[in-house]
Amino acid sequence: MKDLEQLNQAMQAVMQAARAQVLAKMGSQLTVAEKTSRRDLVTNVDHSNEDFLVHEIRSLDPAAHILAEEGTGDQVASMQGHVWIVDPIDGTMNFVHQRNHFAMMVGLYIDGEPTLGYIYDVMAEKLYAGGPQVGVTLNGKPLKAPADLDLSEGLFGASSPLLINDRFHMQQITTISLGPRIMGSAGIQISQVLAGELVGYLSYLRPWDFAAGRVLAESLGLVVSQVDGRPVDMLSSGAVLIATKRAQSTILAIS
Ligand code: 2AM
Ligand code: CA
Repeated sequence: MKDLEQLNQAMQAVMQAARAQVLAKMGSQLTVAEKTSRRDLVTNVDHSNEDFLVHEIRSLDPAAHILAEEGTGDQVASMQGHVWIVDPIDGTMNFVHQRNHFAMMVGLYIDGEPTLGYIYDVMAEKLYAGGPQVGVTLNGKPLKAPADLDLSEGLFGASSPLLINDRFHMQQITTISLGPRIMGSAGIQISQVLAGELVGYLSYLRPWDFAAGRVLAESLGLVVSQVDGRPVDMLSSGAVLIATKRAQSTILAIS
């Protein structure tokens, strides 16, 4: 495998190539299918973009074990070695109905350690990239760590099911904050936490929804945990909180 700096540069080029292909395909009719429900969609572009990303990752890192949402990758049962976690289109509902507000995400963990992460807000053309060893950039420029604001000092990223059903004290959390914001894409909302536009984001997430975001968030001094404060497990789903340290501590005192 190339060294991490080279790999980071190469992966940013892969993400840019993936974006160009997705934009080109958006000009044609999409093929849309329901997965588990009418709110859980997959398109031909999710599949083709996942095929592309998995192929490119394998050529950059022959030792890769790849966990990819639509199943193109490997059966990954352990975080040992080089584990890449891929979400080709995050926010597929937005992709289909808004043609906006969706992301592509890739995370690399080496022996369980968060190593590289990529979140590409495709329509805003914002690529968040990097990791603890190479630093975090936005479109190639160093990204400053967000201010450590408390929950009451900022907007809070919610997910609709958690807010509507008041799971994990979401109504109390967002009432303490300056207000809830819901985008329908974990990648976009996590990138807003990275940018300091939200003091936190809490949602029920699967590994590919937060693998990239965890790498980037922790590199910027943000904290990522389960909603009860326990460490996250990259191979299972659960309620995941990505927040400033102060917002996390306020939320853990509520839950
Ligand atoms: P996706 O578009 O990649 O499936 C929508 O609220 C956000 O949650 C999106 O980031 C979406 O990712 C993700 N999502 C959708 N269904 C989910 C589920 N059943 N469990 C966890 N995350 C989900
Ligand atoms: Ca997806």
